[in-house]
Amino acid sequence: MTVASPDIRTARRAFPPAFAWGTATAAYQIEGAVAEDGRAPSIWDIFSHTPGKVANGDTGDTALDHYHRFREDVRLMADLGLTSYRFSIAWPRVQPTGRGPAAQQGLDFYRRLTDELLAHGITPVATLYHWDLPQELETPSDGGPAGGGWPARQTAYRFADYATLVAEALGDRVSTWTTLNEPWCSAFLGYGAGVHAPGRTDPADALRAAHHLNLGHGLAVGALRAALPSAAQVAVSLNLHVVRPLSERPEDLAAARRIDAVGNRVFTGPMLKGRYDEDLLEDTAHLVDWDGLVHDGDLAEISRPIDLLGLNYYNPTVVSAPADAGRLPRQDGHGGGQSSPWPGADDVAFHLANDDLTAMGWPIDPTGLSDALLAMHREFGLPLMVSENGAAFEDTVSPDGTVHDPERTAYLRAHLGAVADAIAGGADVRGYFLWSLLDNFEWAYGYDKRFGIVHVDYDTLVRTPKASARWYSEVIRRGGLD
Ligand code: IFM
Repeated sequence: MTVASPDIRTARRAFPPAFAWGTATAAYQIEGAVAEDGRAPSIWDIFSHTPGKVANGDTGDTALDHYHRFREDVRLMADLGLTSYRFSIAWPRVQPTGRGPAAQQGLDFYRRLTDELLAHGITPVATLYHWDLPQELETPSDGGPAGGGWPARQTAYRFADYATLVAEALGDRVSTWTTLNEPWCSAFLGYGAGVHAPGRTDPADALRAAHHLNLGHGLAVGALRAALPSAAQVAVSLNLHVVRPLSERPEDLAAARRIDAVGNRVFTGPMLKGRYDEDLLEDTAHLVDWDGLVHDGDLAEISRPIDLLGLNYYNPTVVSAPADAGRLPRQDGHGGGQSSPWPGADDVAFHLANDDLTAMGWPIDPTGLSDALLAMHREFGLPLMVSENGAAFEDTVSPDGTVHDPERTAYLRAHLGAVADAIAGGADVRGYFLWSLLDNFEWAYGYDKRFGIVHVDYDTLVRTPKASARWYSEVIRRGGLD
């Protein structure tokens, strides 16, 4: 979505009574227990154990040990008054090789987790895929061809089988489901820039991965519908880029159009409109044979209707034509890769929206969130949820053991205000899932970046709610901002 400038701003700060007040996490970032109860390695286990891929050599081996401490974590959520919790299911825990029958011990963990949530009055929202592809689907150990993963069409069919296994096991407890989390990252950071697992750097593979993630999403929607009660809600969580051109000059508008195509419409087009836009196909025609890639019937499969659209928002993306690259530091926020995550647009220049930055170096701009929600509402007409939003800051524990994180509270207040603005502007926003409940494994940044409203001491794994957690708890208690 290309957004020119903010429009609707109101003072209203009310949220609907049934609004879901949540937090979000992902399996590999918190669970640990990577070799327990039959779990097999995922691409992130292999990537994080590859020297030089993750800061400090950090891995998810232990992470927060949530696998063993989930009851304590659910109690924390209940103490904060959360009404909903979005978590992801580890594919290699419930179907270790990505094929064949389910591992019951793996499913049992999610049965225990969801039972515990429900017992505390917290509604579970399950994400099927938050980046932990079974390594067997990336490089089969039986000597089959390497170079599988999402660029291979069969992975989409494996994903649908896995969706069926999980839905059959948990469909009696979980009523809201998200298929994929941020498929842009899986495709373009994982197979284009190589800064995420599996670390491949081929722009054509990145585009193939995008199509097969789309296909996997559509097949999984079908699988979920077949296995779940009819009242179940099915969603997808997209990190849509709020693309803003640096100026109204035609070359900057063209740069914004290209990033919008390969950053957003490569997913929203097929998923929500049943097509890949012509300009995207033209921009990338030199990289991939789209006619061979997209089989007859794929677009109908991918565009199966969903009930709810999830937006993960952190910051806007300001772009210009390459000639302007010198005006501000280049910054696309996806750190460090030698290769571009933007096939067909890899000469576009990125700029900071402002210099009010989080610890990730991401500019703080809540108007991007309201703009995105309103644009999605107008364009797709679907109920929405903010399936992730939050910020990393350099938190320190005070001598008295408390963690004061006023920047995070200010960030959250401003972004919840933006959600309220979008609701006041007519967007049907059903919930907000703060990223994240706990400090956790921040992918290639390891444990250096703390996004949690609950501090984790990585030596002792002791959890301490930060001041922002108390603030969020009060917002929930009041049902909105003051
Ligand atoms: O930690 C990630 C999460 O896994 C996906 N969305 C962005 C978060 C912060 O980078």
